[in-house]
Amino acid sequence: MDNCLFCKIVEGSIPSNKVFEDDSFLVFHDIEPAAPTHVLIIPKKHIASMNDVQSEDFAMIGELHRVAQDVAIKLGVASTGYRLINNCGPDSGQAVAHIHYHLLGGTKLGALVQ
Ligand code: D5M
Repeated sequence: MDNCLFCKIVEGSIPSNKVFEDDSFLVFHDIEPAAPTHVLIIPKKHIASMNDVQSEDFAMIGELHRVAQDVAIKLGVASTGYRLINNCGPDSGQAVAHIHYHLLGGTKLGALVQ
């Protein structure tokens, strides 16, 4: 998708600090970490937000949770705990219109809503 920041990261025209990649997903460190461990898990397919997930995408979105499990183990936060967050739309603060899940951990995380 033209002018999508995360599509450009998928293509490699914008660099990222990758943690995991396969045919369907890319995981990379968030440029503005909000916790000692903060990575973004994205499908390579351009989907603007949770609102735009179609029936044919739900199996892939389910698979994304397996990627999150594996990455949590790889980054050493599976046993201590972590949070998986999807922001959707203006009230959530979604800044990048390519669906992504924040995986946060490495510290005791605060209240979800402030
Ligand atoms: O989260 C969007 C997130 O994307 C936010 O935490 C910063 C991160 N971000 C923005 N640009 C980059 C690059 N170039 N690399 C890595 N991370 C990036 P949202 O849920 O949309 O508010």
